[in-house]
Amino acid sequence: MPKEFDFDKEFENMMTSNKLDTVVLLGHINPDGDAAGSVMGLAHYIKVNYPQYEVLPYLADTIDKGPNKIIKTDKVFNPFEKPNVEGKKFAVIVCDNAVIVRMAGREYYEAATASMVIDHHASNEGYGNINYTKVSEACAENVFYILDKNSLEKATTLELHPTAADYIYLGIIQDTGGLARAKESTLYAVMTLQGIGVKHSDIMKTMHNDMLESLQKKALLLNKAFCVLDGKVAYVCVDQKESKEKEIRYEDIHPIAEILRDCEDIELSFTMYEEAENKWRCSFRSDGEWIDVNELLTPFGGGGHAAAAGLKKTTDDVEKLREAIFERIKDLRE
Ligand SMILES: [Mn+2]
Repeated sequence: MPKEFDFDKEFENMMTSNKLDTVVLLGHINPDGDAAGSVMGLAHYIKVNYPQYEVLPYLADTIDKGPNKIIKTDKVFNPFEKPNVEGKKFAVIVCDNAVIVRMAGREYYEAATASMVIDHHASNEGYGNINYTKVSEACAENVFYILDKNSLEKATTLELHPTAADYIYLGIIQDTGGLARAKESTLYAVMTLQGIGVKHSDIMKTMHNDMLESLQKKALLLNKAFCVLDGKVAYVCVDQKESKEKEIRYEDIHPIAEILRDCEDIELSFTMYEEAENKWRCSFRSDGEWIDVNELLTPFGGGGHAAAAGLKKTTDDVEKLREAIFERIKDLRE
């Protein structure tokens, strides 16, 4: 089957026709495992197969903890150092980034002689000299399918772990929720990557980042959950006094709404956190259908998506705010 997009052909053509010898690889701000896996996978692939070029991957250091476990052990690149391209002409390859404003290292993109974009977001703006966007579960899956399989295998045999294949696998694992959302094409990709040396269990370690202390904090917060409206709505509320006493930060309460929402018996969940006196930061989760939480929060001045939305409110009567939210839930359910 001919490739939809032949990376090697496009890449070689971009470099030679512009007489370039340097390529910078970029992802999105607050990079996740898919952005990191796509950028680093391609960087290693180019490094091995095109030794005539200088390869400079760059990732923002606000990277998620899981993927960073792999990057920390990289023997070739340190992507958190800003590439030095002073006085050089270079190309950029941007991965997993839908819109220019969300790019980390945008100044490189602006200064580049030529650019290539590899993405999987339906919302991709179509920027760049070459733009290959195919909607899929993970950008790294697209990266897998556009590469030459023999060259990818070569890249994995000539390097120590983590290799190009490890990184592509990382991106796929992270963006599919550990293969929970895997399609047939995803499984074919992971099977092939395992065949050329990726150890599934090693990459899966990037999915589990809880420390005992953070689990205990989650337990403490879950113990505070109240169920209302026939047990279908659950919430956790933490005021300033309690957050100081028990050292509960916003990052601690942030995952709680999602955990509650995913409970079989709960349809809608939310958390309320007093981040400064009378300043409440609330986050709401549902399946997007039982209740559209964006619609739910509109009259209160909040919003977001159908299944995930937020509200920031200044009030000295949080109970009253909560009662008003319950009333609105009842109205919308009728
Ligand atoms: Mn992605």
